Amino acid sequence: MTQTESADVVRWTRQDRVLLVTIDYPPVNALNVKVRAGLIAAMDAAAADDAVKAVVLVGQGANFIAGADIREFGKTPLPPPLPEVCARIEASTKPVVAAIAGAALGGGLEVALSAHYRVAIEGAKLGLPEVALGLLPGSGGTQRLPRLTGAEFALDVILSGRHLTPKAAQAAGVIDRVADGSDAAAAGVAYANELIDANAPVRPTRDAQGLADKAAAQAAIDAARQKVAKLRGLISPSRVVDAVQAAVDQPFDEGMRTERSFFLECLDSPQRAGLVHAFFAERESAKSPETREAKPRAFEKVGVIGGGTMGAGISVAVLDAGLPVVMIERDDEAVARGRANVEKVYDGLIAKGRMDAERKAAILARFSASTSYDSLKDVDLVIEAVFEEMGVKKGVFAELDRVLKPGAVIGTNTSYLDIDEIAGSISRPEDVVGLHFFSPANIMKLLEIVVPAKVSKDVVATAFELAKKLRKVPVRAKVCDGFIGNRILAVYRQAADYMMEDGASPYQIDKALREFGFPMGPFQVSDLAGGDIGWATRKRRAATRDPNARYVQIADRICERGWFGQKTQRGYYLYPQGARVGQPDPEVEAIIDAERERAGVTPRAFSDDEIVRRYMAAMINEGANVVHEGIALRPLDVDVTFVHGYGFPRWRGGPMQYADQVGLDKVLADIREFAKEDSRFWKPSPLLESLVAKGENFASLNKA
Ligand code: 3H9
Repeated sequence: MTQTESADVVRWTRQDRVLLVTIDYPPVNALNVKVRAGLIAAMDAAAADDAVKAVVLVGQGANFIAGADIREFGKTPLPPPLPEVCARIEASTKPVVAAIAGAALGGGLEVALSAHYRVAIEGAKLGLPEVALGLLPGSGGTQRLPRLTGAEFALDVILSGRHLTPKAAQAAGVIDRVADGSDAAAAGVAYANELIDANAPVRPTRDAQGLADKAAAQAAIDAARQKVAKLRGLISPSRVVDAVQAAVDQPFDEGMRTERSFFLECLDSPQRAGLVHAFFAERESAKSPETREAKPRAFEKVGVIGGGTMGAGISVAVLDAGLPVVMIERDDEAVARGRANVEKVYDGLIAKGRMDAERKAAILARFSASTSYDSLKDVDLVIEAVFEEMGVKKGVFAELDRVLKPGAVIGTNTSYLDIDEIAGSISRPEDVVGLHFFSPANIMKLLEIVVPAKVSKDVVATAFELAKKLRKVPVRAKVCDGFIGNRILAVYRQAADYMMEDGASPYQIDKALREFGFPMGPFQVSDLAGGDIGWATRKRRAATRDPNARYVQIADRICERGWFGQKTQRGYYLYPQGARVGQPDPEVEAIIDAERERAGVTPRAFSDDEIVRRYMAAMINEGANVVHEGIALRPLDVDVTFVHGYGFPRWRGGPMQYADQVGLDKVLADIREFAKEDSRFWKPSPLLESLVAKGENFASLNKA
């Protein structure tokens, strides 16, 4: 007999001796206030019903519980707090079983850890990913998990935020068993009945003895502390270590209070705000007006034109997604080079022990390369990645127009060229979309999806579907010189060059920006990418450059000497014997001095703070222009572009989120101040001015 009571989002049903409690809060059963209250009510119901001998907690749909409701962060917390819910579950006098399918993450795993027994079915993902949001587990994760598994394993799981498979979780003692089948509720109820039959006791995790060996726990904590000391800028990892230290040093209830105070400290931090912004921004950027209105075209076979660095990287990305690739190159030699470029990636993985030869062979069985465009007759989607020159691209497009079947999608990986012009050169402009990958294309997450004027909606939707298949982070952009990322880059890179000519050394600028959180400064990036690339672009554009605009020639002087960066062992830095980390070069400093003199500049000192302010003001201002002109849909698209394509520190959320945190009025005041020296370069964006006038911020446009 089944007796049902229902609450809004947590309902319970008695199945004979077992109370089955179902959390039903789509899309992912996050622990919203209603869920928390519902869980307490369910535990009360279990306690009140003498017929109930055990309780099973299960999630409706694909997931157990994805964690705290991230949308509640930063708002006034409503009772009951999650630690109270967990304490209530753990204090139950009737055994509680967590039956896990899908995600049991963050607070979701903490709920499971406060149950007395845990069972998971295949496909479950268990983890404490709070550090990725600038937090630490705030509901006993740092206290209960080490008590179950020991400190070393718990620290690894919490600091990495990685997901455990059911098998790995069972081996470490996080769960008790892995059940067959796909019905977590049935597995939970069966387990509960076994426990009742065996008269199994309640088994609070707080009493588990995983920390009994204090010396081992302390050694793990000390090792973790050394590791987190190297994580520049981030607060929460060191708080994780502090909280696990408390698990060793303090009784359980006191440890819970310590964890809570660290959690609240992190919750209040701008890092948490930045990381949560990034979490939602990358989910929003994956949607576009076209994906809402049109269905993607089906694609099973992909063509890639060009086997250079980009073409090979794109081929690997597509192969890694499980799709077959046909690569086209000019001649047999180029075909062989293209194939070798692809193989090199997999050989690198084999050398690192991350792949075996058999797997490589299986992947390459899906790869073919040819000099004949006719080999593309049956592909559904083509990505062109040939030399960045309009004439060359148009030649390729003419061939594609000739051979491709009707409805095949044609992506161009141009970084700067006018895609409308490329699309307009063939008979089917509606099939052409920009797919701007970042190098190395098999690793970098960003994919700018550039939407030309005549493209049809389902082609854009197909591009977003491709991004999903390739596990890229897509951002929609419109056509302009440089799209979102490179257009903004050109401007802040110029701001860096101006500072260099005005008196800051490239080494100071790089250092100031590393301290801000970039993995590398702009001059290090230039040395890594190769100075010759930018030099070629500058030469190409020399004829059309505004003769009155300030032009810093230092980079040209360096390139004229053949110093292109790491690949030539010197650029802005020296790289003796192929070193990866450069050393400052006195000869470069002498070139800079000479250029300052030539330009009539009296060098002055810059503080690191001023360097960051100018660099960021240039980035934010051009970001605002890009949104104002509709090149990016919203400020969050600029943020996602910079976090995933340009090394912007994720914990700052992105340049536009950072601007909101600084205050748009302050950013605008800086720009107006800088404009006093160079009003041609420092022109406040109309969008920035209007937001400041209205007292609004960029976030207000993300909601629109
Ligand atoms: C925490 O738990 C703190 C505690 O220790 C302490 C508390 C005191 N909240 O990713 P998807 C939304 S911190 C609210 O596209 P998938 C998401 O925005 C939390 N919303 O699906 C999206 O909405 P929309 C620790 C959430 O199947 C929709 O759900 N937990 C949450 O590819 C679908 O998401 C985490 O960090 C949430 N917690 O992946 C886990 N999670 O449709 C974060 C998701 O409007 N979540 N949404 O765009 C994930 O890793 C993935 O979402 C998951 C599903 C693997 C669950």
